[in-house]
Amino acid sequence: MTDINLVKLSSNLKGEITIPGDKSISHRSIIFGSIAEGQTIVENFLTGEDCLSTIYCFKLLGVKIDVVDDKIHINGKGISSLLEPHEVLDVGNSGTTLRLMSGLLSAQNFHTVFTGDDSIKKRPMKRVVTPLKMMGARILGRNNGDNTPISIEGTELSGIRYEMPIASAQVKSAIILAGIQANGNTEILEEYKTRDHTERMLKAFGGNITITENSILVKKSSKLVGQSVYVPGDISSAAFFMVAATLVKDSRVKLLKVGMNPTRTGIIDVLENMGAKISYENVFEEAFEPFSDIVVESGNLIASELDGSIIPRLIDEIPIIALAATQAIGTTIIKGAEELKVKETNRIDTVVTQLKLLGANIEATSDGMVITGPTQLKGNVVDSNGDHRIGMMLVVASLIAEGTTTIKNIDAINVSYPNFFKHLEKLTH
Ligand code: SPQ
Repeated sequence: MTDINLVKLSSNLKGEITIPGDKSISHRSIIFGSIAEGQTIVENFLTGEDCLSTIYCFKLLGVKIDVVDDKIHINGKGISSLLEPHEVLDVGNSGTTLRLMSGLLSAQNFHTVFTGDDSIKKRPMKRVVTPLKMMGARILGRNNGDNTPISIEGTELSGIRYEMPIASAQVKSAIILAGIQANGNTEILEEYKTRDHTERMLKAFGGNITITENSILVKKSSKLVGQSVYVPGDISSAAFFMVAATLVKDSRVKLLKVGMNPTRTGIIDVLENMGAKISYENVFEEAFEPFSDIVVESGNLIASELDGSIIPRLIDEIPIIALAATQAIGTTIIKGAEELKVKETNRIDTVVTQLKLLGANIEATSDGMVITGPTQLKGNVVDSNGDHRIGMMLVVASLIAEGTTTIKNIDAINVSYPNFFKHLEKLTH
């Protein structure tokens, strides 16, 4: 694990960068490409460690996946063509790979075992295992099926009607991927809408899915057809530069081709509400996901309150929103975000601990945090704790903190944004 020393930025952030492909959509492009018939070609695929884990797992299931001229070519042979893997599937740090593939493989005619890194071994699986077992799945795992290593004996499944007890796109997607192989209807009801990339992609690949305001109905989809997929830039990655440009004086950055799916744009709503200067150019709706260029200029922020349906729309951006709140006038309150406790780290604890080390006025609550600003941050030794989003949030903090900030375990950022430092360098020249 590598450490890095960073000093306060003496210049501003200027210029434009193309934001790397969306992590959630990249995973799903490999999943659907692998179970569809015919070739799927994926452009702007995110080559971060998590998405490479998904490719690795599907290769072990017998799918031919190649990189040709920066594009991913998947030779799908249909949903019944996956093969029993001879090895344990190691998902690394990727919760999305683990949860979505568990749903898919519960209905396949073979046995699979999943494992992952130390963080994955702590992440809860019961949320996925419970509805899959209601469908007839046979799953065993550590701690009564709640933790990896987890073992799935594929079997015939039946559809269920499931009211989501938590807001989770991974749970929803696991049920959908089981549901398209199950007998009868599978209906999922969500109180708060979570990211809908699985639904959009299933539809585009020809799956049997009907969506109403808060319910999703899927039926057996024995034939999906390979597609060309353009993956928009990841708004969760763009978020770090949106906040950096807002906080570093005299900045103006253009972030190209950022995904604007409304289930993901909570970060923009909150930053605009706090007073950030954001504008849009070139709005596209390519195939099935919208995207746009985003221009962000520096500006002063005021505090905000976050709760309810906006939380799933920005759940992965809360670490960087917390940093923005340390520079906003007033007290920002984040509630209803207990899901942060079961991410790559307990993100309530890691955000609060690390920002406190930099001098922030921030306290943890049972379901979020309270941050009062503005505070001049001061460099110190901090730690990503192996969490990519905490690592990048701390880099942005170092741009405005007095003196030197040392960040331990910085290589965690390779999980979702391997070019992060290259892009930062491009904007600081
Ligand atoms: O894949 P992983 O490790 O779970 O990644 C994270 C992240 O910060 O990149 C969460 F830690 O994103 C999840 C996100 O929080 C990706 C995701 C998806 O692609 O479906 C959905 C969200 O998780 P959840 O648990 O709310 O369904």
